[in-house]
Amino acid sequence: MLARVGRQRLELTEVHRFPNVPVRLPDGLHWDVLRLYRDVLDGLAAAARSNAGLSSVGIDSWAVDYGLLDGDGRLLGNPYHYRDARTDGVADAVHRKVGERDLYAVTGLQFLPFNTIYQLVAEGDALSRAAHLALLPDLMTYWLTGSLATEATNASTTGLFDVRAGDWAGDLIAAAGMPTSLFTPLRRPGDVVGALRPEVLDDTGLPASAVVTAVGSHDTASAVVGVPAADGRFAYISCGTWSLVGVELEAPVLTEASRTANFTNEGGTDNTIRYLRNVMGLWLLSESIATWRRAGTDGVDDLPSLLAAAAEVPPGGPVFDTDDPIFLPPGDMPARVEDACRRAGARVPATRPELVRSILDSLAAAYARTVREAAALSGREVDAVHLVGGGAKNELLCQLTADACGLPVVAGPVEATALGNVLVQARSLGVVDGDRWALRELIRATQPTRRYEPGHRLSA
Ligand code: LFR
Repeated sequence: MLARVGRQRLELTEVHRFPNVPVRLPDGLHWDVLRLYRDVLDGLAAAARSNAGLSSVGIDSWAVDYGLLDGDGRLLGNPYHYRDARTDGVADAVHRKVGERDLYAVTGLQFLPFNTIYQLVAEGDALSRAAHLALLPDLMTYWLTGSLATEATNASTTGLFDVRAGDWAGDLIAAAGMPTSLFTPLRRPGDVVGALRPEVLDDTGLPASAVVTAVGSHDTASAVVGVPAADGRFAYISCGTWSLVGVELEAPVLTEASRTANFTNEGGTDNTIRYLRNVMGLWLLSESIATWRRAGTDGVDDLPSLLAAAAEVPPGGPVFDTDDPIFLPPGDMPARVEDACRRAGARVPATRPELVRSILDSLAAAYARTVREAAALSGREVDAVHLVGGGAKNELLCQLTADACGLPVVAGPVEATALGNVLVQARSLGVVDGDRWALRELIRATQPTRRYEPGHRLSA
């Protein structure tokens, strides 16, 4: 995404979009990380062609995943996908060494079986060959600049980060049996990382004056910067593959009620806390469509037609628990949804549109539950729900969410993550100034949103 930013200007242009297709190898599910880096270079080259004066690059991606590097900075293997099964059962073994209460007291992190801590334990011997851990955006930053460090918002998702100190949790790292030297120094959103390597300038045509600037490298951290709220009385749903549902706080909530509700305290930009829970998200839908396409059988399998048909399905259909871990791995999603409906004692969806509607109804119910819990556990009052990310294009989902929450939903921007990313760079460069509210004001002034009131049924 190429951005042009000024005090009253914020324009985003998509210059390169590429698929991110995981690869199944005999040892498990991996990311094709060199392919991703190649596409980053191609994207930077496209940006250079459309703006000769490009001044800064900021990188964000999903959280928790990493590459391991040796002492010379060589990548030791292809990074694993967090949906790989190698972490099955690992958490129990870790919790026997460090109890869940103790973990939460330090990290404030929700339990997810793929948190970096469990993935690192699942590495077994491979870990002893590693000198450094590079979270994926930090790996890309390292390859672009030669500078290796860990960006703090993403570090906060590892399960090895002290949320109150804002630093690596040394005691916890030692208790988990890992060398502290694995974890590189932290950098914060807004820190200037440095210039691009000569090979990168060569490959991309970017000017030597361009720098890489650290941003909220956890995509959700950038997305929350990109929420166009005017004050703190909002909840957000950052809605893509996952739906991250919660509120923005100034301090973590580490109570026992918060732990048992599995709420997370992830680090935001400007020392905020992203108090949220992972809801399974549009993965349920995309993986259902992928399953139908793999099967190759007749039937509608394009998203616009499915959503139009799902909008015609009468309300009150089957609802299931979207947070069930059976939905985590790739595979036959429609079969799992049917099964989940059965187990919930609900009718099994009979058609594809009914199944799509059941997914959206169930997601909307999960959003409403999570917004209510986030507000109750944090004491934060919520007047409106901001739904940002790709899901903001899904009118049916937005309306169902407003209905389920009983609150207005402000949908958009779709590219909240990219906007949050570039605004933090722009502020670091002195192009814009002010706190996160000033950045959000610029988003409100320049980016369209759509408001959904509860109880207004969509017209067909
Ligand atoms: C969203 C996200 C979530 C994280 C999940 C896995 O893209 O970053 O915040 O829990 O992906 O990394």
